[in-house]
Amino acid sequence: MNLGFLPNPDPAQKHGWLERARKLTPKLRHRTLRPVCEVRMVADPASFQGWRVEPCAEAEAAPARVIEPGGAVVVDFGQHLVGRLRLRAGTDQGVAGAPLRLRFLFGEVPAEIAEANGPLEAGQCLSWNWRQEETVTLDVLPAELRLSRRYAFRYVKIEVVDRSPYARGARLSEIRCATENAVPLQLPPSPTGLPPDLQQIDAVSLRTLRDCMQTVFEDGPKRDRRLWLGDLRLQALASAGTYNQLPLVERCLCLFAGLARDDGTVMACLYEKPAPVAGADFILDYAMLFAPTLMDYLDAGGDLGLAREFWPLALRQLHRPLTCVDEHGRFQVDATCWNFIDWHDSLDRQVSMHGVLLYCLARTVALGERLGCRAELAGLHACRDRLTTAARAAFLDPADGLLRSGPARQVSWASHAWGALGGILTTAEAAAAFRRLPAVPEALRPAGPYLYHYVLEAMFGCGLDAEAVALLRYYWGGMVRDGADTFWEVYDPAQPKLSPYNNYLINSYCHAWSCTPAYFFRRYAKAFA
Ligand code: RAM
Repeated sequence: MNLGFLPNPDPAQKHGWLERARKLTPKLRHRTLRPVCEVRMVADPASFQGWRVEPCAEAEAAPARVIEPGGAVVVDFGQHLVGRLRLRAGTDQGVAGAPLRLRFLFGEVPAEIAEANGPLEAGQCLSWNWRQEETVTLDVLPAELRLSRRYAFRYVKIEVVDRSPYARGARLSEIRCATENAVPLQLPPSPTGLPPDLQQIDAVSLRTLRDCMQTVFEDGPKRDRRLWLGDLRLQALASAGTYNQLPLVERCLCLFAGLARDDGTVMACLYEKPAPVAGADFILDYAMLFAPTLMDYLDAGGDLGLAREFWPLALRQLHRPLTCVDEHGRFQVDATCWNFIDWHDSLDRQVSMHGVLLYCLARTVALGERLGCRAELAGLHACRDRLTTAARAAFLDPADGLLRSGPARQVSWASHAWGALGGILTTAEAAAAFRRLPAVPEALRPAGPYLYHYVLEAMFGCGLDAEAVALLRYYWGGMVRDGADTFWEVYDPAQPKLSPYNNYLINSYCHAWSCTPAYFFRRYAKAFA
């Protein structure tokens, strides 16, 4: 299927966008906070991942104690923070005699502290170095120690590895975190009239977004500490009406555009340092979401002139997915790249990818109309019609009104979320399907918050407000009930140790793509009042 695409941006234009991005780099804000108490992690099968946090002493009790070799102190800062740690360290004697060695372990959740020597499990596909730990050796005591790395944490364990033979142990005091965020620590207010349990979910969402807002919208301040296009879209939605960080959204869009490949492809993620560079991952559905993200940026009051500059690039993102459409007008999963949708190994992605393509075609048309770039739109309209008709014929089962994906005719929430958003289903059909899905045992449920977001968006879109609110309470409320201080990268109430990386200690527990309750509460305010 071929459409009239426009020339790709030239190097000078891309350089201009990167310059614009550089000028939009926010100045980070800092505050110095002290821990609220000392805690210990207690094994408890009834608690999330098997660990409960128990306060055991006042925050500033540590200096009065001598921590002997092998001993440790665990402090709780009372909320998730991003920043750098400092403290004073000495021995219980005047002289050092030998170096003092301390080991630091940072945790967003209790298990990261409690399972200090957690296993490096086979098959883990990410580096163990994402584990937030550090060993420091101090030669001169007493010392003022400042750790140079930035960490994301609520809990810190400081272990005395060894000390001088002249001393019984170490004394640690004035443990502090110098926070780093693009916005103030104070959370924006919740919408008036929001019930108390939802206010709590709102606060956790806002804290998640706050801690991911650094010099870009990071996916997670613990991991991957970088900008991903799919995450950016959801963060930008949640930022509008809360932190209103439109310049940061603009900076991120400029980075993606400025780092587009020569063939016009926008990559899935990018790194800022040492100089902005695109990551190696290409995710087909993320690239398609460039145009919708641009449209959201305009809806939030963004610069029309900049959006016009991006128009050829936005349009270009449809090129590759359209080559995946077969002669019958059905999307065929592109095995040469990443079709994401959700972290789910057994998800058949054909229908959901087809839905993403339709959704992004529609948003690209809306964007073109908004920008007055009508010349390219006729082809897109025709394409949408053809893909919608083909999808209904191929995927919609008239017997029960459900969409079926791939050779195994799999039923999933993913297919219905994107099938509804992409307009494969009418709103009445989508509503009927969503009412039916919970009672279909074989229907594959979402594995993570990213897909849950689009399920909720689809449910609100077809008028199932009460059901969407109930689902939000169940899913995000479940994380709060399980002790979340910021929302997690993956969550399945039935599998607390679920990890796409085969090791839950490497999961991110402050993850941008799960911050969207803050968006839903404001976007669909009436449903929540
Ligand atoms: C990860 C990150 C990010 C996500 C991609 C697909 O490594 O968690 O949030 O967008 O994968």
